[in-house]
Amino acid sequence: MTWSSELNQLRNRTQAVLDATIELFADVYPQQRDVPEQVVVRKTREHLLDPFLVVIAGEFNAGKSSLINAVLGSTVMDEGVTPTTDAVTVLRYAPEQMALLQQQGYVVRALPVPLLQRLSIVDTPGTNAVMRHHEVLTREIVPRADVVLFVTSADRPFSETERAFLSMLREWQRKVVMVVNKIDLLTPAEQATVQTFVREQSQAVFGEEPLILLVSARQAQHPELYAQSGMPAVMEYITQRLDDRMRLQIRLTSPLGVTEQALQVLTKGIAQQQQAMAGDVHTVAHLDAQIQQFAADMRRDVAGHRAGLGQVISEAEIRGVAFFDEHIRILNIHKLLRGDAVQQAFEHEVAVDLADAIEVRTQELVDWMVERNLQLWQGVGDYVRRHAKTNEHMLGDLPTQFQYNRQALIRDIVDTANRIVATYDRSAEALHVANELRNAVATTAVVQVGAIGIGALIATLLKGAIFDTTGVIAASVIALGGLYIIPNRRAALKRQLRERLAQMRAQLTQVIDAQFERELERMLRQMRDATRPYARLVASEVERLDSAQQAVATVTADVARIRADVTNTLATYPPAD
Ligand SMILES: Nc1nc2c(ncn2[C@@H]2O[C@H](COP(=O)(O)OP(=O)(O)OP(=O)(O)O)[C@@H](O)[C@H]2O)c(=O)[nH]1
Ligand SMILES: [Mg+2]
Repeated sequence: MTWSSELNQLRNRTQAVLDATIELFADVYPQQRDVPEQVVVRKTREHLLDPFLVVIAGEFNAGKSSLINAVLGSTVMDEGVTPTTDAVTVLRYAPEQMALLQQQGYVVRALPVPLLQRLSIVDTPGTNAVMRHHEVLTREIVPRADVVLFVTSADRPFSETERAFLSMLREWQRKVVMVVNKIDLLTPAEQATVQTFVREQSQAVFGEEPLILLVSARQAQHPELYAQSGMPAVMEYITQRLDDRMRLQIRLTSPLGVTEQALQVLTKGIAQQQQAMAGDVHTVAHLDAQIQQFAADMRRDVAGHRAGLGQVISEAEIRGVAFFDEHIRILNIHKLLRGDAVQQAFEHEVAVDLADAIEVRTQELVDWMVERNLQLWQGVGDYVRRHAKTNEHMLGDLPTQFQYNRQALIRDIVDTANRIVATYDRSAEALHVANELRNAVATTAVVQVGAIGIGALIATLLKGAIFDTTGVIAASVIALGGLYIIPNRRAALKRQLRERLAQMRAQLTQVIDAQFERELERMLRQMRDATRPYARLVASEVERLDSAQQAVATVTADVARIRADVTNTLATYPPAD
């Protein structure tokens, strides 16, 4: 690959990471246009192919304009004791002097000075003097500055506002040279003190010691004082140190520095939003857990109710056996011969009790379900209300559309819970559940039933089976005159009762389990329907932040690769072709 196509490729790749970063701002700050850092990246991209830019910055009256005049060897810029320069002024090369652009706060001038063919120089208003320029400076100039000559005045070096501006330059990874001007005001001993001070201070800001140049821009404009003015070192830096290779290196890496800073801002933004989301993520997880726990508790506790029903049937079995022992006897033969008297006794002593007990137990089961469902809604309503408030203060970092939707959806959950709790009619609910259960029993038994209770229904089924048997027995007794047969028949009757009750217990258990599961599912569905929209919103927000996080990582890795390739490419400088 030729040298120039290699450079082109590096620039294209740089452009691609800048583009990706600009888009990422839209992902991380969906409703926010012109996030300041995004503007910086956009400007960097716009000026990717601009000539090399040396920016002279510093507080008002530091001598920035004087320094530029000294560098260019003529009075190009106005100098003065009051705030003088009021526009960012770009000085470019052209064979003839002309004004290229004259806007409020932003001027481009062309000068026939050979030095400007290699680099453009930018004069700026004092950073402290006028805050309104600050934004123009940071937005327009910082992204384009390849080198910043930061001018500080020897009589008040390194003020607090200077430190803030330098920190900002450092964040954007701008290359900074410290210029201490007006050293003619100091004795050599004082100059040494100031130099040490500036070195220490800038080390604190930059983490490493930048190049520090001591000059007198005033002396430099007098030929006889030029040599002692410190100006030769400034010129040496601008013309020798900033040679073609160095300028190329800075030019290729400074957009990468901008991208890295922007990616850090994005990373921080994502982290802040994730943190702001944490409360919602927790609420959703807790709601889900609450519903799961409810289902698990219900499935566990229904076993007790099932056992209670079993118990009732066991008791009926004991009573039934005792009944047969008592009534199916030789001594009772005359009574047995009147079959319906025994029937009535059985009905009274065994069947009715069983029916009542089953009625009570199923009603308990139904009431329990209904009560627990109400408790779940109360719990969920309270929880969401409480946590919505706690999460509220974190919302600031999140997109407003999300905040808006979130509030609406949470309100929906709370409203639904409130409405259900307020209008919850336990007996109507219980009636509904009991009816469902009764119908389910009736369906298995293949009987048509009117509006009778479940216990009565079961008693009817039970009665039919038992009494048929009793009838048959009575008939047998008569037919065979059967003194020998009675104990036999009694045993058979007991066996049949046991079988019948076991069968009934199995059927009842099956039906109740199935019906319980259906009712539980209905309750869970209602609850999930109420919370799902909020859960979905939170999930999609989490997803947005996760994928932005991944994209930031990808672009960051790209930037690192481009950086490495810039180093590799520059290792072959100067090019053979
Ligand atoms: N003693 C001394 N005075 C200087 C020197 N350089 C500049 N000055 C004076 O300091 C004052 C400010 O100089 P400018 O060059 O206008 O300073 P500036 O940083 O451009 O100021 P603004 O444009 O207002 O931000 C002028 O009166 C200069 O004559 C220097 O090296 N020594
Ligand atoms: Mg000035």
